[in-house]
Amino acid sequence: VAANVQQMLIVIAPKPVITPILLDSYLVAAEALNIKPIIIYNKTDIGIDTSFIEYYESIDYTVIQTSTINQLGFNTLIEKINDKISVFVGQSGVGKSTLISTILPNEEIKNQSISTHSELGKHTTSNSTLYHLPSGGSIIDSPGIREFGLWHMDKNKIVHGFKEFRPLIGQCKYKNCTHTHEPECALINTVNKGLLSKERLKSLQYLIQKF
Ligand SMILES: Nc1nc2c(ncn2[C@@H]2O[C@H](COP(=O)(O)OP(=O)(O)OP(=O)(O)O)[C@@H](O)[C@H]2O)c(=O)[nH]1
Ligand SMILES: [Mg+2]
Ligand SMILES: [Zn+2]
Repeated sequence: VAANVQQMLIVIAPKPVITPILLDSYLVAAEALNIKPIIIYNKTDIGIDTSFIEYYESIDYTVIQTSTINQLGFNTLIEKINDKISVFVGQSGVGKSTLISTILPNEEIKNQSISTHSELGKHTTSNSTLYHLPSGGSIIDSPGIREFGLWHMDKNKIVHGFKEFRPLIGQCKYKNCTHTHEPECALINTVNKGLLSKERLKSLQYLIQKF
């Protein structure tokens, strides 16, 4: 699926609740693969946490608010996917397939609303499928996942994927700093000064310890 993909549309929603670590894993993967990430905040009709998205916007990620119920955000979304190859990713149930069927109403796309036997937490899309856009470009629907493996990625590459922390790399006291507990860690110091997000540092620490 990854071949030729230019954009990663990372779908989040108020329900199922956002897992920041999952979002940050996708962002790290996109940075490493040199694919442009775009965050789609779907289901805005059931509420939205603006403080959460404001931080991502402040570090120059594009966030598009959508709702497939009241058709919100589709002009902006279609503008972004036009003439590009984009893959929709994100947790199961955030609305990836529903977004695609709203963009392409003539395609038959399986989503949870038409799958009568689906229960909460069941995955609906089981294979990745590519759809061509009439205006040029294509979009790929992918199965939802709960956890994301940053396979084979070394720790430096993971830190590098947190782009707002990138300028601080090499400024820690210890060369082999793990950015978890060391004194005079440039990343921890910057977060303690309130200049960067504590949550994002938590994701970074979690991911470098895990992989
Ligand atoms: N309230 C609300 N519900 C939505 C919206 N978009 C999708 N849904 C609902 O969310 C549920 C899941 O939608 P899907 O499109 O199947 O989700 P998915 O991300 O493709 O899930 P997987 O294929 O399992 O990964 C369905 O019941 C949709 O009707 C929205 O904008 N607002
Ligand atoms: Mg789906
Ligand atoms: Zn450090």
